[in-house]
Amino acid sequence: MGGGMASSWAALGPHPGYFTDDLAAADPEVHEAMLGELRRQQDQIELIASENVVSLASLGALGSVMTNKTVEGYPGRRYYGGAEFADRVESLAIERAKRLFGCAFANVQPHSGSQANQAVYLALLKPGDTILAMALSAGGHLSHGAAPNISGKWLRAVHYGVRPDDGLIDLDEVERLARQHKPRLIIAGGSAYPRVIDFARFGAIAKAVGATLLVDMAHFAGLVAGGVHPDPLPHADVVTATTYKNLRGGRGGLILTNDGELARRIDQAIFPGVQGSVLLNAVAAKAVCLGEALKPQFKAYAQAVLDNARALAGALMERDVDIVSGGTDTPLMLADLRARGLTGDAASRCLEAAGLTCNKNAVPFDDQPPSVTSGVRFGVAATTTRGFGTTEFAAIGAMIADVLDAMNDGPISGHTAEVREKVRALCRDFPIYPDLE
Ligand code: DSN
Repeated sequence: MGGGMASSWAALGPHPGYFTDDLAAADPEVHEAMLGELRRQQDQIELIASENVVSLASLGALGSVMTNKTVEGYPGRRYYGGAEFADRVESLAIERAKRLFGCAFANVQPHSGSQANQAVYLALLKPGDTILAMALSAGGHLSHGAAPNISGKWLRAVHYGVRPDDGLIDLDEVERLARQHKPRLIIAGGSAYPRVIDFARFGAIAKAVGATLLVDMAHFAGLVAGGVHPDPLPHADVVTATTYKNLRGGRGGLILTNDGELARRIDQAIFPGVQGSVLLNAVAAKAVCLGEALKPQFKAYAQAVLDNARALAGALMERDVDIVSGGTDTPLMLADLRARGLTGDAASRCLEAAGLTCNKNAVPFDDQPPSVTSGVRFGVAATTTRGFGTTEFAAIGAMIADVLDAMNDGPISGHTAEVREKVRALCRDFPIYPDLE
């Protein structure tokens, strides 16, 4: 363009409101849905184990100008210019992850726990290689070789389960399967296993058969960070985690290791292997939540999560709700509803109607399909964040049992409506995001 003539686009002037209107003004339809979600979160007791309530600081990072920036590669080794602050924020996240978990290397780019696991597979395995992991039906995870997942399609997955009598991992079975199938990778960890895993024994089994050990600590990373759960890093070659469960951050994954050569391969597997450009706003939020987890208060939070999980499991068992393995060592627990003749699908719907949000979940040896299930999974991390303690969780256990007891009266009985009012009252006592209204 020359001669001082503005292009027709420039002559139009700034897009009205583009840099000044907030969401409410710019897009009332999306804003209304978001407001509805805010009110739902304020008004329901959140018991989904893979959720939490992030700090306003994390929300600020997630909704920041970092979302505008494209970078590929790693700090100091980018394929795009203008990366000074991207490098700074990713380096902060890496340094904080290493400090928090006491490890030598951290990759903070995985968009999710599944992609963290995929990167470990790409770094270590070839298509058709054998892995040994906990079955999804026993409390494992889709990305650990389940048939419909890419991990189950591209790898030969052998699965171990839990014992029928106590719901615990049978380590002798793990060892037998490892010796029989000689997997290249063994995975410990899952999404519905509530107990401490014997990482030392897993490490010994992996060593004995020449396998690499991956611990997926997505569901207890916050407890490890807070020092109230055994640390898998001394026993595992590589550890994956998510940031959005009990680590109390925005969505995303982490990969941790003390092995330099493995770290190099994992970095390459994340980029350019399974991901492209970095979600820098998510990485900034990871830096924020890892910074929060390094503060002394986080230890108190982790202890409260564990205490609350045990209080909830205890209250449920007192009311004759079967809890798989008879309790929990983690933020989650699994209720087996078979003795009550209820399905997980029906129970989770009734509980949601009462303001108690949870998810249907298969229990070990379940004969219902995954869309129905015989169980519900409860997690305490989100509601602990809003300040609930053991007294409130004992009350929540009683409310859950009241709803389950009342289910024979119909899907939304009068009793369920009574529970809904109690839930509202409790939520009012422990407000979240008062300034976001
Ligand atoms: N892995 C899923 C869960 O446990 O709910 C999502 O994080």
